Amino acid sequence: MFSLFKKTAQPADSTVPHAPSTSSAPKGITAALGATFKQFQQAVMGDNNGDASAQRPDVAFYDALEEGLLLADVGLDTALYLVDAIQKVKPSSQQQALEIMRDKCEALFIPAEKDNALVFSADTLSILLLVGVNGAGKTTLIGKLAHQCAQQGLGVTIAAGDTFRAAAEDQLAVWAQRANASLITHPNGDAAAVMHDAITHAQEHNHQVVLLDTAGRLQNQHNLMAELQKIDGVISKVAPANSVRHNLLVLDATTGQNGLKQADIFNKAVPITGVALTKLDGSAKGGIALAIAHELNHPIQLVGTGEAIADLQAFDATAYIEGLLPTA
Ligand SMILES: Nc1nc2c(ncn2[C@@H]2O[C@H](COP(=O)(O)OP(=O)(O)OP(=O)(O)O)[C@@H](O)[C@H]2O)c(=O)[nH]1
Ligand SMILES: [Mg+2]
Repeated sequence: MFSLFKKTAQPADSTVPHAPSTSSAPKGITAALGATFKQFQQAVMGDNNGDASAQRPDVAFYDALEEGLLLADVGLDTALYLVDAIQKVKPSSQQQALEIMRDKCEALFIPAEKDNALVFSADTLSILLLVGVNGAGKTTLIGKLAHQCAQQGLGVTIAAGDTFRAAAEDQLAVWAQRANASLITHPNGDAAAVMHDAITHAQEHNHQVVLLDTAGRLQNQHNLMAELQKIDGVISKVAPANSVRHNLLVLDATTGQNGLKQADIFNKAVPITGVALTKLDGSAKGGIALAIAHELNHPIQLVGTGEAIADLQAFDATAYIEGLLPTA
């Protein structure tokens, strides 16, 4: 079972304890990455992986490794970094080369894993702003998150900050009802005003979590990027001093390397504190998480592995690597 709460933390009295967060079985990262692994294995090992694994890695092996990493959408920079790092160790067998690669991949995640899991406290207001391009999965993520928080006994307020699409509000209303969360709306109104009212509402009702949805926007839509800055400013003004803020960039794993470029642009509008990687299930390209770990300064905090309410979990680098490069 999964929890969005830090796995290694010892919960203090005031902190919501770990608990199974869902009743239906969520799809794990390992399962979600099955397609990526098959593709990777085929590219690296071909059809004779058993026999080849004892052989000394040669140029053809390293070429295949690079190709496999690129097919998995690890991206050129990170693929070259990994192949180079393995070659430096001079492995004596292909099997050993893959083991070294697993270690190198794990090392990319270590700083992100250490202290960056989302932790919600029962006596502090957590304010999460979700930003990203159209269709990345922001609204769905809010629904899933609201559900998991409610299951942990936390009061949740949702801000329908996508005031451009009437359907966005309807979509959130369904999620909010399922999670028993408050939904703050201003149809056709000002997104920043919705955020303001949602945070005020959460304080008045002693809620612990505010989830702020935003309209999807492309990085070249300057007016919409400026709106994010305004939203960020309003949140800073209204957020209570002891609240904890998270600005999550929601990235669709199926859009691959493009996501890395999005991060830079969004980070200029609002300081991104973490990444939520969605649609890891629908992609044969799950390697993007390695590129994020290698090339971005933002930790991956959440992953979406399906469309169902239970398909959201804290990012677990070990499970991710096991999905991408199984040990057995
Ligand atoms: N397979 C899969 N589908 C997902 C996941 N997360 C979201 N989706 C689907 O992706 C589509 C878009 O999701 P939304 O949550 O509406 O995306 P959004 O970022 O709010 O989109 P805009 O509001 O248009 O910017 C929907 O069909 C979701 O069901 C996931 O983790 N896996
Ligand atoms: Mg949306």
